[in-house]
Amino acid sequence: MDSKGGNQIRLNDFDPGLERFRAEVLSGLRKAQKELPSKYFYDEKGAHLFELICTLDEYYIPRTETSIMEVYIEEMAKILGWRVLLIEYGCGACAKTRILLDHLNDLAAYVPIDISREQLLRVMQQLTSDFPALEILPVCADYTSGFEIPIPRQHSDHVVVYFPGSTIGNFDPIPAKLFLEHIASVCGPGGGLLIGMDLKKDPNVLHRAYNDPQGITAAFNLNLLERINRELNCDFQLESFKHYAFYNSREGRIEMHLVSLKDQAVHLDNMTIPFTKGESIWTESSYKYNLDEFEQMAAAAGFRVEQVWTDEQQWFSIQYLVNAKRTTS
Ligand code: AVI
Repeated sequence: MDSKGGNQIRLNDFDPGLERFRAEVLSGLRKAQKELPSKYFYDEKGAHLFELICTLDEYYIPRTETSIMEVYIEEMAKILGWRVLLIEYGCGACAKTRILLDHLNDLAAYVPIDISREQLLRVMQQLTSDFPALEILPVCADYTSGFEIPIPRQHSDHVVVYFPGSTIGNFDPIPAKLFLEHIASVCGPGGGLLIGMDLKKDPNVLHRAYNDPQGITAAFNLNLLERINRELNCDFQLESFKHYAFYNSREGRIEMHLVSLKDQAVHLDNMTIPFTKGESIWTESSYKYNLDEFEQMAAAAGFRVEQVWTDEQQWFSIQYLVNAKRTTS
């Protein structure tokens, strides 16, 4: 681990690095259905485009989640308890976190984890000046792989993992369950998970959310190819690929793809990757659950659903899950 500082911020750095990025891109593009991991959307430009997506009328998730938090924050703070060590997976711009930080009682420390180093440093600079008394221990990491959680100065009563935004929906169901299992082990006895989870709804609403007329989601999707060109010295022609997103109702997920507009070849290292016209690269899945489905998955991962908060339309839920296995053993 090395530490890169911006002013008073000490970053715990577990950046997966270029070689891992290259290996995952190569392996994804070798598959029959070509795919790329969605976690690589978030370079500096991608993180910025995602912030723009979060301001779109069509993309209902952030405003719905925030409105649920605003209504129920006192209740949430009470249920989360005192002297919490708060660990956030994929903190991004930390918009909703501020609501939590403002309301949690006697917080022991805050550990934000994100893969986007530039954004993490920028956001932490602001946060440390807004919450000067709070120990903030940022970690730059791909939170789906190995990293260590820094040890705070103050003793904490229990750990709460915060995983907002329905990012759990970006995992396929089996990895999602495994990831929840991992979080349960991070929480430990008496710990819990405060998670945002998008609900199944009218497919037209979903379709609009991932096909905004301004083309921001399309730019976000295509930026992945731009990043691969820049960082891995590849030669994708961006104008020859088109954003395509649809709701796959059988699987209960939005699929985002980049469709090749012509027969073409792309070169990466010594590899030539052929594309036929109409062939796609699958870049992201965004699963939507109903409450029962999610409860079952959480139970299989060792969590008991303690509390569910939703909006009036039941479009989104925030849930507090407690580590069931560990509290009974
Ligand atoms: C981060 N994640 C929850 C977003 C989603 O809705 O699946 C990413 C996103 N992709 C397109 N728009 C937003």
